[in-house]
This record gives sequence, structure tokens and C-alpha cells, in this order.
Amino acid sequence: MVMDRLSFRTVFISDLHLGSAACHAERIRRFLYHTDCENLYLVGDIVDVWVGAQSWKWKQAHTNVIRTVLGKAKGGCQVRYTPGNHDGLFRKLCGAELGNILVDHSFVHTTADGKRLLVVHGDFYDRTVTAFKPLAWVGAWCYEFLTVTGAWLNAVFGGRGVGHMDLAAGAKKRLKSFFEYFTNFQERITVDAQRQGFDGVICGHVHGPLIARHECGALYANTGDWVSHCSALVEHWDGRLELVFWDDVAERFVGDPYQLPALELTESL
Ligand SMILES: [Mn+2]
Repeated sequence: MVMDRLSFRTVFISDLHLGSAACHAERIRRFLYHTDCENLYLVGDIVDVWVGAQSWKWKQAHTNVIRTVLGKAKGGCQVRYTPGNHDGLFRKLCGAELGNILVDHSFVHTTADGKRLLVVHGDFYDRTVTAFKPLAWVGAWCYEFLTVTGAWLNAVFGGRGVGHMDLAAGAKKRLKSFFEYFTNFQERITVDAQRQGFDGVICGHVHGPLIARHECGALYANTGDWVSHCSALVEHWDGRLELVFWDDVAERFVGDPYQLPALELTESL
């Protein structure tokens, strides 16, 4: 059987949160494995140093994602990595060139149809992170706790006919509207990109996959995340931008020889 392949000029992914309990590592690996692209942008929060930097939490599946990225870079894909707040430690590497992987605070991406876009994680535009970092840190740990607790409750009670629960997603949804209002993230980052002369911005950070045209005329494109949406922003060969949700395309690859058994924890969330 000839496997279908996804082919894009550019792939932008962010907020993988490798090392955390909520990370859907196997989905990321499969998406990358089945995708061909000339450019791959890692738009921050790739490794979660805040909640995932403990050896017992690091799973083989997380290593596999890194291996797949390195394999792509070795195979000629230009990989660019701009760290976020959860992997801010790696900002010390900004300016470095690790083989075919460039690391920097931000990048400028020019699409096939000539749009000049600022690529940046976006945490500097989020006041909960810049002004109240301890609060953001505590929030990240609460999310991790709810993810683990939710998975445990589902494992214990799910088998007894009690409905599936996603505590972490529920809590996050309620908080999200408040923080969106409070931080005005989308507005601030898009207007600033336009002020700097860009046609728009590609970012992550708020875990909200979205492509929107701001009233100032600039483009706001958020890649989403691999904690709850499992989404990527892709640029087609003609420069068109689109959001791809792994769960929508995964069935094209059912039965592929590289499919590994479902992960115990992440798959039950
Ligand atoms: Mn972030």
C-alpha cells in the first residue's frame, strides 16, 4: 500500500509541552512523520521546562518527537526554533546554528505569495507572563495536576460506565475568556507586528488555533497546540495558510506500519 503523504511548503507548530503529562507526543510524532515540508518552525513551548523537567516524567514518546525533528533537519528540512516561556532556558541559544536548526528570538517568514510574517512565540505580549510570572507558573502546575488527576479518575471510573472527564480542559476554558480580556493578546501582538512593517504575525502561546484578519489589516495566525487541539499551521505551496488538525487527517494513516500502540496516559485524556 502506498501511503498518502502530507506535503507543505512550511509547517509551524508550537506548544508541544514535551515532558508534561498533557503532551500528545505520539500524535506529534505521527504528524511529523507523515508530513513533508521545506521549512519547519518550532514556535516555542516545545519542551516544558516548567512542569516537565523531571527525569521520571520524560517518556520515550517525547524522545521520539525530538528524534523525528532531528531526522527532518538532517534530511534537508530547514528547521527554525524560537523558544517560548516554558522553554525560555533555550533562549540562551538564540543566534546559534545547531546543524540545520536555527535558534532565535523571532524569525521573518516570507510566504510563496510574498507575505512577510513575524514568527514569534508571543509570551512577551501576554501580561500574565510578563507582569505576573509566578501566577503563570502556578497556573501551569495546576494544569499539570488537573491533567494527571483527570487521567487517573478516567482510568479508575471510566471502566465503570462513568463518563469521560477532562478536568484540565474545562478549567482552562473558563479561565481563558478572562485572560483573553485581561491580556488583549491577539490585538497587541497583531498591531505590534503591523507597526514593525510586517503583513502579520504567526504565534502560539495561548493554545487557540486561529487565522484571522485584524481590523488594522494585518494577519493573526495562531498555530494552536499539542495539548488539547493537536493543530499545526501550514503554508501550502502557493502561499496559502491553513490550520491542520491531526485528528481530522489521522484516519488517512490508519494501519500504517509505523503506527505504535496508543500511549497509556496521553491517549486516555
Ligand atoms: Mn507559552
